[in-house]
Amino acid sequence: MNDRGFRAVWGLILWMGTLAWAGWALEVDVLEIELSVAPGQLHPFKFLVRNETAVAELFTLSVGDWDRDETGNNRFYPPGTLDRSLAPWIELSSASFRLGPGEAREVAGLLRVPVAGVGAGTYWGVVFVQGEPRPTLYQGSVVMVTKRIGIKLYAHVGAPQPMGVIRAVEPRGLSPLWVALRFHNTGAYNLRDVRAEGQVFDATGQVVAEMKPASFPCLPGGERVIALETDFRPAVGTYLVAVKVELPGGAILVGQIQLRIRPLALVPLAGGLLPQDLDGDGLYEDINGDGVLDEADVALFAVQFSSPAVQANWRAFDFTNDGRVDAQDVQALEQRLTRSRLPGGS
Ligand SMILES: [Ca+2]
Ligand SMILES: [Ca+2]
Repeated sequence: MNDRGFRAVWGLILWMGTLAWAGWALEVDVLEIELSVAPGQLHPFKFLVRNETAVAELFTLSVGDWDRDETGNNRFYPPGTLDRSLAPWIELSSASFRLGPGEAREVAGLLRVPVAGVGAGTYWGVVFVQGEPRPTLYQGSVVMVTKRIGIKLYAHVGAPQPMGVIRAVEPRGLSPLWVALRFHNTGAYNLRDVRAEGQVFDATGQVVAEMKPASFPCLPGGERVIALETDFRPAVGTYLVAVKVELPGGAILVGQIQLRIRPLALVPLAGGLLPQDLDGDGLYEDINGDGVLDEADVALFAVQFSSPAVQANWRAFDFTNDGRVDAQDVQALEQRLTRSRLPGGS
């Protein structure tokens, strides 16, 4: 069994409401359910499961906890792991059921909110619908694949009071400029839709770049790192990066940092010639300065990337645009060389 393939397919199908491949589909009619609840009350919810495959299949229901890492990827835990888990409150009408081809079934659930110990805020969990493991051809190997969909459940106690702080605004890559915004939901309520935007001003006060990432959700206590991207390649000088975050309900947070781009102080890394930027993009791919990008540049960079001469001028050699020079930049330079040799490459 190809374990890598298994995980890849598992990751692919998770959270998808509909699988597009013929004969494959497990469908649900909702992926998120939100309820306003009160301590000591029962709150019904329901969703529809449909078997769009050509064969009967046994589907099993289970509950769990989940949150997101700072980049927004879902993480799953056993029920009751997280402080604000509502998984222990969930009662489902059945634990498993069989659906023939094309058949659908409504699953009824009940949220039994405890009387005590439930303060204001959002509680959350997930209900999984899982099929049977089936042998499936994936990238040339037969792997066992289990269809699974998660329906996220949120229960809000009391009126939402969105809260949050900007933990940091950090410049990362400079070719082109992107900035990492670190946001923390300091409140007890889920923030479904946090909007961030940013502007870069030059020393004269002119706006030279604007940043408008997609809005993002953030669970209570959660932290998110959002990339604010531009197509701006800053020249030597001083800039102001200003970031505005709008919480649901309209509260505004602001953060700003000064960005100083100092002149490069390049020195020859071999043979008395300065590294060169052959295409004017701010990155000095001609490491040995002989006027071409070839294997000799990659080889020299592989032994020089951690040297003080390179590190002091990191922005000239940050081919991955992540704000530092390391072994990954050697790989990126090698890929740049490969691309330059493709038809139409540059
Ligand atoms: Ca270049
Ligand atoms: Ca890098």
